[in-house]
Amino acid sequence: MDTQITVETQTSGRIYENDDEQAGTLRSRVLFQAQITEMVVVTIENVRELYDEHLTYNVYAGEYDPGPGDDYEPDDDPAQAAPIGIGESQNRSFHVDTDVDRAYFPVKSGHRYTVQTANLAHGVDTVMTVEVGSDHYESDDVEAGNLASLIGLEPTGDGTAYVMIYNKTGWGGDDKTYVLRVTEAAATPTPSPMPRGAGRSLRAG
Ligand SMILES: [Ca+2]
Ligand SMILES: [Ca+2]
Ligand SMILES: [Ca+2]
Repeated sequence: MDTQITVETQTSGRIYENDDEQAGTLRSRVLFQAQITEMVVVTIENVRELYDEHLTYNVYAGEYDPGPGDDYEPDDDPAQAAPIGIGESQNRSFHVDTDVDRAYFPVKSGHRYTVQTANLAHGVDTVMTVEVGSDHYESDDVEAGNLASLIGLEPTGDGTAYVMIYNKTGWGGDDKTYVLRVTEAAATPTPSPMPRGAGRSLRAG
């Protein structure tokens, strides 16, 4: 017996599936959050395609507490945004379907910053926006096939950058993890004139 559970919401048309609850077990578990009041249809199959009256199992349906989420929750409201330091990596998650994550950091005029998501768990596809003053940046995928998000910015004035991230797949759970990182690019070196012949003398030395 190796169960697979499929839950299909009848009005919003969402489908949640699970084969094995975790590696090493054949049990199945689907956790989902209702967005509206509606019926769900639950289908349980034996993926081994064996059928016998002795192949029995138990099924349980109940409510669960999704828990508080990552260390930066609650941060869904703009006023609850958590500070992130330059060079800091924060381990975050989309613990519920509707989770929105927010962060902010101070910026200096003329400096270059990169904000990115990384180490996306299965079922995570980040979409990120950054607001600095009246400037708005948005990133879905770094490139084709890479679902992480990346925004580079060079503010024209000192201020605060406000970051917002959500999961495009709409899946929630403590295992829907990712890393949020802010880095400052090294300052562009000021070109200085080189004495004629310097390259040759270096090689000779
Ligand atoms: Ca979160
Ligand atoms: Ca959040
Ligand atoms: Ca993405």
